[in-house]
Amino acid sequence: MIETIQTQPFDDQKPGTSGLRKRVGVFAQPHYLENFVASIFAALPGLAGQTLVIGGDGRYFNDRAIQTIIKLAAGHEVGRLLIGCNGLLSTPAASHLIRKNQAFGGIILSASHNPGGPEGDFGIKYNAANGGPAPERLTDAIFAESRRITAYRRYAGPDVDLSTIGEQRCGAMRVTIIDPVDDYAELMRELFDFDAIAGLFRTGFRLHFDAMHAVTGPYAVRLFEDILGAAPGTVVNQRPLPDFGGGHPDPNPVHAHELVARMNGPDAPDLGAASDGDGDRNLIHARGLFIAPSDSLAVLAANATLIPAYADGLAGVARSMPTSRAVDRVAEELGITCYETPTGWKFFGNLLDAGRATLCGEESAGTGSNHVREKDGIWAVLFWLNIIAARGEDAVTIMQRHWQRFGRNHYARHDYEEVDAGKARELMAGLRAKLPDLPGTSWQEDTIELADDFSYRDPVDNSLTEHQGVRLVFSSDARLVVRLSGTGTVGATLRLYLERFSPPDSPDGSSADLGYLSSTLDEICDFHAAIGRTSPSVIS
Ligand code: G16
Repeated sequence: MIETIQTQPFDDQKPGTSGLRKRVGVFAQPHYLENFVASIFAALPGLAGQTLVIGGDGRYFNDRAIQTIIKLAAGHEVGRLLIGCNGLLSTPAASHLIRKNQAFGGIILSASHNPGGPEGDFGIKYNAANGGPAPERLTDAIFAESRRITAYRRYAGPDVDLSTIGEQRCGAMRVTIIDPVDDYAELMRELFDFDAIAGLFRTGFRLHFDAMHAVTGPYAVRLFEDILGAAPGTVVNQRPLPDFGGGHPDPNPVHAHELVARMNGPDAPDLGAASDGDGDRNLIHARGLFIAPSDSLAVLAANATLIPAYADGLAGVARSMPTSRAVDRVAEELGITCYETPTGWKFFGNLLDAGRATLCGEESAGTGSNHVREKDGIWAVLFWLNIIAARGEDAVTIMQRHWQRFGRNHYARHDYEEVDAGKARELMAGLRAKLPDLPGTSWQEDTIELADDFSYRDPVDNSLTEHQGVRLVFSSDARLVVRLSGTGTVGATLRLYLERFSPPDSPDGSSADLGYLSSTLDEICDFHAAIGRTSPSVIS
C-alpha cells in the first residue's frame, strides 16, 4: 500500500560542493531525509518505471536511510533499485553501476571523509545518468522542491533484506541486491595491465593499503590481495564500520598518520596508500616521501600512455582551480588542453562526457578519469602500481625524475575549521572588495600580477559559475588562493592554498618558503585577526 504523508519544508536543504551533508541528528529528525529524497524525485521528470542505483559508505544511519529511500522510491513509482549488498557501494563503484546498467541515476549515501557515528556526519547526493554528481541546475531544482514540499508518498510495508544477494520486491518495485565489488573489479581489469601488476607483487613488492574502516576494505582485499596476489595483510583496517573505528576517514597525512609513520619508519613498504569514507579519494605515499595529490595528478598524466586504457594518449586534462599547476606543465608538454574548473567533481562531468578531458584531479586527494564520473581511490592506487611495474622504477624515483623534468610546484593547504560563519563571510567580502586595487602592489618582495574572484564558463554548456575563490598570482609565479569550503557541516571552513614553483634546475627549493604567502594575506586583510585564529586547524 502507498501512503501519503503530510510534511513541511526545511529551509536548509541546499546541496553543497557534494550533496547535502549534515550531522546524523539533523538527518534523523522526522521528515528530514524523506523531504530531501522526495525533493530529488520531484526534480526528476520521467523517473517513473526507471532504475536507480543505491548504496553508501556504511556509516552510521546508512542502513536505516536506505530502508527509508527504498520505500519512498516505491511510493514514487521507481521501477527498479540496484542496491549494494548490506547497503555498501563505493562512490566510484556506484558511478560505474549507473553507467553500466544505463540507470536513470543513483543515490549515494556518504559524508565522504567526515567522521561518522551517532554524533558524526551523514550525507546524501544524487548522481545522474552519466554516473556523475548532479550538475548545479539539478541541485538548484532539488533545493527549490525542498522549499515547497508539502507531502511525500511511501510504501507501507516490511523492510527489504539488504544482506541477501538476489531479487526481491517492494510493492510493485523490483529490488536487486548485488555484490558491491564484482562489476568494479571487472572494470579495473579492463583498464590496467593486471599481469604486470601481479608480476610486481611476485617480485616481493610490498603495498600497504589503509582502508580506514571505510568502504574500500572489500574492494582493496579483492583486487590487491585476491586477484593481484599482494601478500595477505596488505590491506589494513579493512572492515567497514559505522563509526570508522572512531577514526576520521580522510586520507591525508594528518588523519592517516599511522600510515605516514609506517612509510617513514624502518623497513617501510614500497608503496603506501589509503582511501576515504566512500572510496573516491586517495593518498599515495612513497617510501619516505608523501606525494601531494596535485603532484600525483601530474605524474599520472605524464605516464598515462603506459596504461592500457590510456595508451592512445589523453584528450585533455582538468584540475580544480585550487589544485597546484603541476599538471598544467605536463599538459603543455603533451600539447593538450588543461581545463581549470571550480572545486567539485561535478564540474568535470561535461568535459569527460564531451571527450575533452581524459584525466581529472583535485588537491583534495581526488583523481579520476573517463572510466567513471567520480574520482576513484582504488583506481589511483592501481594506476601508480601499473606505472611502477611498467617503468621498473620505485615511486620515489618516479616522483624525483618528474620534478627534474617539469620542475616542482611546492604546495600546502591550510584549513581553518568551524570558523564563525559571519566572520568568514565578512572576511571574504572584504577581500573581494580589495581585489581591483591589488594588481601591481608589492608584498614581501613579490608583486601581485593577478587578483580575481574565480569564475568558470563551462565550455560545453556555457553555464557560468561565479565566486569560486579569491586568487592572487604573483610575479614570481607563486599563487595564493582563499575560498570557503562547501563541505563543512559546522560553522564555516576557510581554506588557504599556497603554491610556489621551483624550475627544473632547482626543484628542491624548500616548501617552508610558502609561509610568506600566509603572512602576506595578513598584511592584505588581517586574515588571522579577522577570523579570530592564530593558526590553521589542519595543514595538508
Ligand atoms: C568533495 C568534492 C570535491 C571537493 C571536496 C572538497 O569531495 O567532490 O570535488 O574537492 O569535496 O570540497 P570543499 O573544499 O568545498 O570542502 P568529497 O570527497 O568530500 O566528496
